[in-house]
Amino acid sequence: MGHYKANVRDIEFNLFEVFGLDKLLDTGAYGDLDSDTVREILVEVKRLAEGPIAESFAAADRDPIVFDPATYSVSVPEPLRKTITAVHEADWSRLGLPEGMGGTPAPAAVVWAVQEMINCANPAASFFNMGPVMASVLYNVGNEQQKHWATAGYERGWQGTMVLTEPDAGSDVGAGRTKAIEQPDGTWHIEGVKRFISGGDVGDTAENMFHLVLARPEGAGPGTKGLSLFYVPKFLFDPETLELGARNGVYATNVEHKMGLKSSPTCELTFGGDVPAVGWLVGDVHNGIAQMFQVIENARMMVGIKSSGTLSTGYLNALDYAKQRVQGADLTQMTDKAAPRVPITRHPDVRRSLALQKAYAEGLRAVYLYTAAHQDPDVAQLVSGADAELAHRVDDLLLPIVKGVGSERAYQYLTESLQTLGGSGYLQDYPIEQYIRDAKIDSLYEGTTAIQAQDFFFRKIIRDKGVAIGHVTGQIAAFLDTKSGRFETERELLRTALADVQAMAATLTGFLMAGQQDPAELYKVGLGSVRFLLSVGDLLIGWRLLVQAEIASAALTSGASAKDSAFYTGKVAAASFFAKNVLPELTANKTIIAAIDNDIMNLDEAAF
Ligand code: ST9
Ligand code: FAD
Repeated sequence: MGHYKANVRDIEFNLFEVFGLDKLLDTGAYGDLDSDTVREILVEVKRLAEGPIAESFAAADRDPIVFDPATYSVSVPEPLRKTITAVHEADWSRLGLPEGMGGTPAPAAVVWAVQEMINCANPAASFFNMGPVMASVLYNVGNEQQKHWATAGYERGWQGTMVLTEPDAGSDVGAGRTKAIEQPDGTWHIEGVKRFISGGDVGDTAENMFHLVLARPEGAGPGTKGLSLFYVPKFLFDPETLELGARNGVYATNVEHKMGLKSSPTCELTFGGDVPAVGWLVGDVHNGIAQMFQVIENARMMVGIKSSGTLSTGYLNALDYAKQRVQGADLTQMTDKAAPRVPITRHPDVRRSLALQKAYAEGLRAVYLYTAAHQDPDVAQLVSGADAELAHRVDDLLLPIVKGVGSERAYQYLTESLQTLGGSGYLQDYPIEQYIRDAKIDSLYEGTTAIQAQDFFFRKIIRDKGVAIGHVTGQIAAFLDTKSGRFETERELLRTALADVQAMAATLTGFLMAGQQDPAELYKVGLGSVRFLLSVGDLLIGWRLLVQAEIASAALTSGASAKDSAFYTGKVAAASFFAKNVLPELTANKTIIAAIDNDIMNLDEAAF
C-alpha cells in the first residue's frame, strides 16, 4: 500500500447525496456520462492515484530531477518518468476539456474531484502535465490557427506553462519588464528573464512545449494593462502539421532548489539572446492580463484543491497510525500504573486533533466542490438556484477562499497530522513531513494569501457590490430557517458565526469608506483582510459540514449499512465538533477587526 489515501466515499457523498448530481447526469445532460459511469471513473482514478501515480512520490523527492546547464535541459529519473507516463496514458485530462478539442463534457465538480486524486497522489509529477489546461485556455482565447495548435498540440502531448513572474515582478505582475518586439511577418520577438516558472522544461517527457508569456509590447503602457499574452513554443513547428522545426530561443537557464516539490521543474526562463524567442500574440488582441486570468483561475482552483486533498491524505495516514499505535493508559486510569495500555485514539487530545483534521479536510473539500458546482450553470441551478450570471459571480467570489483558505488551513492542520505520529511523524519513513514540505508552496504561488484576501474583499465583495456574497449568505440564512429538529446548538453557533462575519464585512467596508477622507484608514482593511478571509472560510466550512450532517443524520434515521453508518456518524460528529470548537472563534475575530488601529503602521521600521 502506497502513501496516498483517496476518499472516494466522501467525494461521492458530496456529488450525489449533497448535490444530487445524478438528477442531471441520468437525464443525459452530459451525454453518456451518467452517475454510474462517474462512480466507476472515481474508483478507477483512485486505483491509478494510489498505485502508479503515488509510487514515485518519495523517490521523486529523494532523487529529484537534474538540471544540466550545458544543454539547458532537465532529466527525469526513471521512477518519476513511469508516473508521468501513467498519467499521460490514462488520459483523464480529456474529462472536461472543450469538446472541440476532443474533450468529454463533464460537470466541473467531477473534473476537479478527479484532479484532486491525480494531483495529490504525487504533486511534483503534476507539473509535467500542465499542457491540457494551458491548451484549453489557448483554445478559448486564441485565433483559429491557435485553436488548431491547441487541439493538435494536445493530441501530441505537448506540455505548457504560465509565465508571469520576474525577479522584480512577483505579486506585482504589472512591474514586468519582459519586452515584445513586433516583426514584419506578424510574429513577435520576446526578450527578458522570467523566474520561478513551473514546468519550465519537462526534458524529454514531451516532444514539445509552449509557454503562455506575459510581455510588454514596445510602446505599451505601464502596469498589468500594458501586458500582452504570447504563445512561445520550445521548438518551432509547421503551423499545419505541427511537425517540429528548429529550436526556438527560449531556454531554461536555471532550476530552483526548493523546500518541497523537488521534482517539479521550477525554472528561470530566458527569452531571446543569440536565437530570438519567437512568439505569437494570443487571439490577435492586446488583452494579456484578462486572458492570463483564465489560466490563473484554473491554477488557483487547482492549488486550493491540491492543499485540501493533501490534508485529506495526511489525516487518513494519521488516523491509520493512531488506531495502531499503543501508548499510555486511558486518562481515567492515569494513576493506575498497571492499567492496560491503549491505542492513542483513546486519548482526548489525539481525538481533538483528529476531529479537527477530519473537519477541515472534509470541510475544505465540501467548499471546493460547492465552488465547482457554480462553474456549470445547470449544476449551480440545482445546488443553489443561482442563474448562469450569478453562478459565475459566486465561483469568482469563492476562488480566493478555495485557494487562500485551503492552502493556509491545510498547512496548519498537516502539522497536526504529523503531530499525531509523534516522533515518527518527523521521519521520512512516513509521508507527512513531505506533505508539509510539498504543501507550503500553496500559500505562496498563484498569489500569496495576502493577495487572495485583498482580491476577496476589494474585487469579489466591494466591486461585485455584494451580489455574490449576498447570495451565499442568503443560502446560509435559508438553511438556518429550515426547521429540522436536529443540531439546535450547532445551528445557533452557525447563526452567530454568520452575524459575526457580516459584522466584520461591515467594519472593513467602514474603513474603506473612511479612506475617502483619510487614506490611512485603508491600511485597516489591509490589516484585517487575511483574518476576514479565514473567518469567511470557517463560516463556509461550518455551514457545508452542517448541511452534510443533516443529510447524514437523515440517512442514519432511515437505516444505513454498517459501513455507511460509520461514515454518516462521522459526518455528524465532524460538523458538531467544528461548530462547537471553531465557529465561536469568529466572535473574537469580529472584536479584533472592530478594534483595528494603525499603531503598527505608524511604527518606525527600526522598532521592529
Ligand atoms: C504561478 C503558478 O504562481 C504556480 C503553479 C500553478 C500550478 C498550475 C496549475 C494549472 C493546472 C494544471 C494542472 C496540473 C498541475 C497541478 C499542480 C498542482 C498545483 N479574476 O486589480 P487590478 C485582471 S503563476 C479575474 O487592477 P493590478 C482583470 O483583467 C504566477 N481577473 O490588478 C483586471 O482588469 P479589470 C501567479 C482579474 O493592480 C486586471 O487583472 N501570479 C482578477 O494591475 C487588473 O486588475 C499571481 O497570481 C481576478 N481575481 O495587478 C500574481 N484580478 O479590473 C498575484 C485581476 O478591468 N498577484 N484581474 O477587470 C495578483 O493577483 C495581483 O492582485 C495583480 C495586481 C497582479 C492582479
Ligand atoms: P513578493 O511579491 O515579493 O511577496 C513577498 C511578501 O510580501 C509576501 O508575503 C506577500 O504576501 C507580500 N506582499 C507583496 N505585495 C503585497 C501587497 N500588495 N499587499 C500585501 N502583501 C504583499 N510564477 C509564474 O509566473 N509561473 C509559474 O509557473 C510559477 N510557479 C512557481 C513555482 C514555485 C515553486 C514558486 C516558489 C513560485 C512560482 N511562481 C510562478 C511565482 C509565484 O507566483 C510568486 O512567487 C508569487 O506570486 C509571489 O511573488 P514573490 O515571490 O515575488 O513575492
